[in-house]
Amino acid sequence: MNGETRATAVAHVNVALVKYWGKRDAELVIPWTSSLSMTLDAFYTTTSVRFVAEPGDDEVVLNGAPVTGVPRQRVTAFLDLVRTRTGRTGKALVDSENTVPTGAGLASSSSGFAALALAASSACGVELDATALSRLARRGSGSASRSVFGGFALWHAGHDDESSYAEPVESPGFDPVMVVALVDTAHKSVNSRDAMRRTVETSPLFRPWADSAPADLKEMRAAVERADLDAVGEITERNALGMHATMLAARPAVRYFAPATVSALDAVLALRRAGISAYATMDAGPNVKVLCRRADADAVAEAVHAAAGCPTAVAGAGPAARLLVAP
Ligand code: 2P0
Repeated sequence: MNGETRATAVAHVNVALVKYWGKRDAELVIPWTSSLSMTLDAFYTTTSVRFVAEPGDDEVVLNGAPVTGVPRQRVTAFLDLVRTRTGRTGKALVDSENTVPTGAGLASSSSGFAALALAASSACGVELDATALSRLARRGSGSASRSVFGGFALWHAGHDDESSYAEPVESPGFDPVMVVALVDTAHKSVNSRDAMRRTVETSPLFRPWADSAPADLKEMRAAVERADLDAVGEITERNALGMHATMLAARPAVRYFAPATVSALDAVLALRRAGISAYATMDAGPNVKVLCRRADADAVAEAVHAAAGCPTAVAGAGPAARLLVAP
């Protein structure tokens, strides 16, 4: 297929409750451990991909500005993979909008590569099933494998390209929210890809954490399926803090905690002591996401805002990736 074709897709950000941290195979993005996430309704990426007949360098625009350097290389490498697999030729024009608070440092690679995988494969005339789409999105960014699905998703680590993909975890009636404390909107000090590699290569705590992940995952899956917020929250918090412990023990240390991060974590403890089910998680940055009941969202947001002095946003479980404009 060599004429002009285009497609537009939307995919939502996900936040892991049991984290992915560390790759066994960097080329194929095969992780050390399986992970389980919640897709969020409030934060998403909309991406249009247009292939044109002429050869040339791909053009990538994010939020109206050209993307350059390593981020652009990651997109073009991904498009090369799609072209190789589908036989499509010609350059691509990619236009992407992140609907997240500007510069919030939220997991935009998860939604970004899930939307790109769906838009690019569709623009090449290929209709992938959800498993194949998850496997393709994984090649762009590991966490993107989970953003193919709405609600809760389990990414099976697998051992090769075929066996490493996410699938939905059903949890009828489970309706928690995440209160996101936007602690810092600046660029992170170490990007997650480099931080992950350094942790695997140098942290003496990495293997013990990875060894504990299967038990966390098994308990988490059961807790999500029975809609047990307190069990989900307890596993979420211990798994995330354990992941950050592996980073703190890396050489040199990778530390994403800012003073306001610790204040937000203190507020979460105080909420629990006051009888409100609130549990914290953090990713590769200083922002704190607090899992709680929908009915407690305002109280949790207020407490976290008062303690950390930063803006907050509330998100519930979001939908699966979908096409907005098909070729
Ligand atoms: C996660 N994070 O499970 C973990 C927890 C951050 C902390 O996935 O290198 O952008 O593109 O596969 O998916 C962030 O890493 O990494 C991430 P790559 P990605 O959500």
